[in-house]
Amino acid sequence: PPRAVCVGESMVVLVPHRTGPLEHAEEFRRYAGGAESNVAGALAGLGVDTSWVSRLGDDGFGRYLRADIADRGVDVSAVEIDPLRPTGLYVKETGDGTGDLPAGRSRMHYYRAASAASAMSPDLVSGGPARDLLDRADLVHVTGITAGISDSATDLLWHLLSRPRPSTTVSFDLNWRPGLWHGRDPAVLGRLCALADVVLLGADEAAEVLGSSSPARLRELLPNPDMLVVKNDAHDAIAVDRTGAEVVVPALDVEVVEPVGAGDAFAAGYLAGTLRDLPVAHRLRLGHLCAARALAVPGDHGVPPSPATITALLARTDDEWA
Ligand code: KDG
Repeated sequence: PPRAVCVGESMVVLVPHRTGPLEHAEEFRRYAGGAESNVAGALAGLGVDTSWVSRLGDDGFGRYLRADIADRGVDVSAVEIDPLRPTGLYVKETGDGTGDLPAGRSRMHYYRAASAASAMSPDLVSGGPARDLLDRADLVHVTGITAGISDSATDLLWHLLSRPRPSTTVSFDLNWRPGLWHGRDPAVLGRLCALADVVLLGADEAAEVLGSSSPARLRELLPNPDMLVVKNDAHDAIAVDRTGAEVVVPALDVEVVEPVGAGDAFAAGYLAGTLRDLPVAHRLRLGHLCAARALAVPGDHGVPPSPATITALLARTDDEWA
């Protein structure tokens, strides 16, 4: 099978049992979050030999995350443990209409400044098992979140995106998280995207960070990547290759339980399809199919689709698809 390495911070997620302002939240359920390990878990579920490379604290939350991610079939052997800094955490608040959040809308509260992963730097991959994994990888996946967490983590992205890679595809999901960028200039995100082979981005976040949501204009701004994949408000996914040719596939119509993690699942489906050299429209379909699974559950990741489901959905005609 193809090999992938996903690099980035994971966190424990605490979700209150009931919606409403956090000051009234007394009980929480714990989940595992983190965009890159979400992608890693979904890739592993799709049969890709996947490693997650990161840093965790030497604490119970770190041990929980490591075990949870490993349980999803991801290799965690190159994860570094920081003896001093803690594992990051975030709390998800969902509005019930009584506070400042509209009913059903969610907001993340991060407790990750000075976390173990915020100390990621090029050292994480400059030797040892992580370096071996990178050298053998068909795909390396990173996201803009890593640039938001610290300067040393941004250096790690520069390193991963600029190291020679004769046979490795590097994918970059923009993953704009405004809450991480107070006082830091997000212009670096455009420069990082420009170095990737595959760039995944939402139209809204592209408008905020890169100044346009139009796939054609984004192509002009980012001429280098082999493929840009833009997800728009109408839930279409649009792949634009270097010639500017666009392939558009609408999302499946699903009942949304909770949207966090759907973008990561989409990325995993698209990238697994890329690794398997599927036609572009089928890569996008696989992305939508994986996203539908994540949309249907309250945590970040749904059960990956079975090979039989995938085969059946890819075989549909365009009319039958959505
Ligand atoms: O894509 C889902 C992630 O946003 C979530 O798990 C938390 O990684 C996260 C982040 O930094 O926002």
